[in-house]
Amino acid sequence: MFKSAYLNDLMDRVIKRNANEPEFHQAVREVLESLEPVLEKHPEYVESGVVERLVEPERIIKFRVPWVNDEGKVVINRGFRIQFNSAIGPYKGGLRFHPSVYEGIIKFLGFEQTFKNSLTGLPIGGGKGGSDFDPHGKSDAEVMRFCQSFMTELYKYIGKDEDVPAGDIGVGGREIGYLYGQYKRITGLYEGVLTGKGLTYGGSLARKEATGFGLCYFTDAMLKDAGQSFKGKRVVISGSGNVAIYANQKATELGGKVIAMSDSNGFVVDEDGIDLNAVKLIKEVRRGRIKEYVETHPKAVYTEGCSGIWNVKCDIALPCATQNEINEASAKALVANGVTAVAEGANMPSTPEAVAVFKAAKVLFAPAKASNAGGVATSALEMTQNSERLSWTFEEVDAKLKTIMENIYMNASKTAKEYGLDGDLVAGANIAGFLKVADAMYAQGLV
Ligand code: NDP
Ligand code: 2IT
Repeated sequence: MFKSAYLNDLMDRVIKRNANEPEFHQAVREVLESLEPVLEKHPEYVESGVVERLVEPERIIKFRVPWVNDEGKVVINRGFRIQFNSAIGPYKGGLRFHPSVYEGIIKFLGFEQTFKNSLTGLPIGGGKGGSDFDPHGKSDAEVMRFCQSFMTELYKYIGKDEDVPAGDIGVGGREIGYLYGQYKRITGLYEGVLTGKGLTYGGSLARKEATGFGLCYFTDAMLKDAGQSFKGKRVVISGSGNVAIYANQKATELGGKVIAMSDSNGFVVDEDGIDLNAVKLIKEVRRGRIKEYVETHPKAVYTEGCSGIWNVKCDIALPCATQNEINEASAKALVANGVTAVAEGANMPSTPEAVAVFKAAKVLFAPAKASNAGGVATSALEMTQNSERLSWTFEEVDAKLKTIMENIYMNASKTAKEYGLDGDLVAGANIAGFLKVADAMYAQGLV
């Protein structure tokens, strides 16, 4: 329940209009809660329909993706691209290939992306896409045929100044390569229409590392502000994909000891510190399972089931797998074990109940929109390099990423203070992200 009748009514309409899409309702409710004090100060955003327009995507594209598997059987998947908001730049956001993908997941991700992209300070609007295709266990040839079919439809709606997709769960360098090849073949254009590209064909150095590194730069800034640091801290990271791997690398460089990682089957604990090269070999090279880690590290322990990772005693938790992976019980277990900071690498990994537990226990809490914005920020830097037809060094991109993450922390923290909500980075990030988009929408009139 909101104090404002307007927000109660708007939330009811969002639920009716987007029936059976609980993740989208969850994401919208959290933002509207943060905006309540802002709208009291700025009635013009209500009167001009800015808030109502923000919760309605500009465009939803939904399409059939037919392809043939290695047995010669026809398979039909469903593809999506939701172009959520273009007030401050071309639509920008990843593609997710995972069997759980449906319209509600892409909508929640596109909605959050709009605020996240605003926080980066760079000119990018919000969008997201994907498919219920599952790349696990598929051959390279199958993944290629799927990607080619997906792009044969998607190319009509994207372009370097229009909509620029990238990776997300299940979409990494291999998939981006196949998608880019097909876009170029159909359109004849060699342009920065995708980010996360390979380094030989327009990709940016440090993009692969950017989300995980950025998460740790943000966390480090938050810890420093509280007189703490990564040094000597026990760190637990869920997932073992792109974000988790490079979060591990940077957390370790900053002096932390990562003792646990997971995948959707289970988690591994290594009290000596997770050997990241072994994880990279299993996940990036062999596309294997995290349980294979114990084959080469007999002192490590593997446990089936992924939520058990939150019972592992740690100082810093970095959820980097998927939405709603930390529920109330997991949050209570973390707090009981003395966690001092939780920073979200995944999108919306903590349920609202979990966030309330962290807040009540005064745990430093970094919300995804702010703390995982380093990936998309570096994608925007890739777009800049593509436009000027130059490539920057790793150090140059990494230094820019670090500055961007520190600025996002300062902006979220300062905005929270301005609204009398000192330390509430959820509210700070939502409000700061909103204000730039709302201002641009207001200035551009009713479109
Ligand atoms: P990857 O596909 O590289 O890795 C995902 C990891 O999370 C894998 O270990 C996977 O395990 C695990 N996982 C995925 N779905 C589930 C699930 N339903 N339950 C349990 N574990 C699961 O994806 P990314 O690392 O790119 O993305 C991870 C998160 O970070 C997502 O929330 C994404 O939206 C977010 N993110 C990604 C960015 C990027 O630049 N890539 C930028 C900002 C946010 P398994 O292999 O078993 O499926
Ligand atoms: O959630 C995200 O910010 C991403 N998956 C990255 C998007 C991008 O365009 O780099």
